[in-house]
Amino acid sequence: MFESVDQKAVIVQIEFAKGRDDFSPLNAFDEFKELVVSSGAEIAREDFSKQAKPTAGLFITKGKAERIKDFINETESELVIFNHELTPSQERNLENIFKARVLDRTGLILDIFAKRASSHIGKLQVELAQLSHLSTRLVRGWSHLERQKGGIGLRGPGETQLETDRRLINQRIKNIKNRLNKSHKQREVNRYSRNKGNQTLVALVGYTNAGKTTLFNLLTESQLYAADKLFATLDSVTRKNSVTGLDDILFSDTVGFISNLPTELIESFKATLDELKSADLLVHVVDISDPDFIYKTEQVSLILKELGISDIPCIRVNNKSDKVDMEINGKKVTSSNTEVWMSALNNIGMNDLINSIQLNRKKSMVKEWVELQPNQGKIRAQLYSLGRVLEETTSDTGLIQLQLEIDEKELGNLISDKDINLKKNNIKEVI
Ligand SMILES: Nc1nc2c(ncn2[C@@H]2O[C@H](COP(=O)(O)OP(=O)(O)OP(=O)(O)O)[C@@H](O)[C@H]2O)c(=O)[nH]1
Ligand SMILES: [Mg+2]
Repeated sequence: MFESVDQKAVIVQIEFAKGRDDFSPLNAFDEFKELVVSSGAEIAREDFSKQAKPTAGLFITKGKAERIKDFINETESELVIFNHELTPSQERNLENIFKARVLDRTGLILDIFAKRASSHIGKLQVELAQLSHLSTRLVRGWSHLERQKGGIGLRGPGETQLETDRRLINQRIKNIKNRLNKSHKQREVNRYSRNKGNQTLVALVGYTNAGKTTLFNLLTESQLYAADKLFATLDSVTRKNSVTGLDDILFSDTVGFISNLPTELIESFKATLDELKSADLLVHVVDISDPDFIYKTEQVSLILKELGISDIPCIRVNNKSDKVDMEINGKKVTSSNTEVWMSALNNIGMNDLINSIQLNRKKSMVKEWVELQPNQGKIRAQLYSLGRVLEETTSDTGLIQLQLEIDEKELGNLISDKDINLKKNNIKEVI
């Protein structure tokens, strides 16, 4: 594996005539700089300029390319990082002019992930994403940069594949996909046992650096790594809560999202993020002190949609409220069922969050009569031990009839997994 090296980099962002709504390019530039620093590169020169539209061959104008080339020579930089997506041919054309490596936004984010991945699955996922990204760029034209291998964007679990040919890379991609599928199946089994154990899964989601891990640590008395840097968390972790008043709840801490998350990453991380699909409730953590919180909140919602989980009930946590004025027009803001103001770092607002989680949980509880065969005594005992049974009778035909107070989802699982039937002509009560 390559060592992490600090490389000098010239960083480039263009503001095009048709700018992005609600996200001032200056803030995007700040986030970009944070990403660069997170990758371990040293910013030797910044180039933030305007341009009418991207050009096909180089993405930037020829004049700009010449200027950047001068910057590279002046600062002896080895790397040019763009806060944009470049096509493989644009990357190659620029590298030919610069005689330095060019990394686009996706390559940069992949590099940070490669650096942070620690679990076996996390490493496989990053390698898969890197390989998918690199395979399109490996056709030709790397010889001029031969001496620089091992730098930012090349290291990590995928780097040794750079010199192999496409056939080998595709084989490796297939191999990783198989291994990920296998571990995915294993996780499905675990999820199944969790369903049977009737535990509610609450997943913390949100933009990177919003405070998800800080909140997770508070809820589960854990000491996971939380830090003021982008993508501090890569691996999903699920643990039982340690807060009184929230019985049988599991919390999941997940990887943070970012705008324009590379598709390769979403694809590769789907297995981990699939965990989110079985969540009963999402807690969307927002850094309310961030000037761009509205844009970032929308980005998270878009990614949730892309992952097909936007219909899961969601509580919004306005975190880091210690850093903002909590008054609007002279009135103090207050928490509601679906929006909670809190400061995870200072343990303020936890009660509001607990109340809100409980209220959102109760929504799915129903009262329902079911019928068990006489030989299903074991399930009957289980339901009693879980405190689900309100009343019991026996039918004329000897079936055990139980009135349950139960989560709708759990009831669905019982019916599909245990061959239990609903009592006929029964009226379901939603409570
Ligand atoms: N002032 C303040 N800082 C907070 C609060 N919650 C978290 N932080 C800080 O915000 C930074 C990011 O926190 P994390 O918990 O690592 O954020 P995250 O959402 O898990 O970030 P990623 O894992 O990178 O996606 C850390 O420096 C925390 O100390 C809060 O309520 N108030
Ligand atoms: Mg985190």
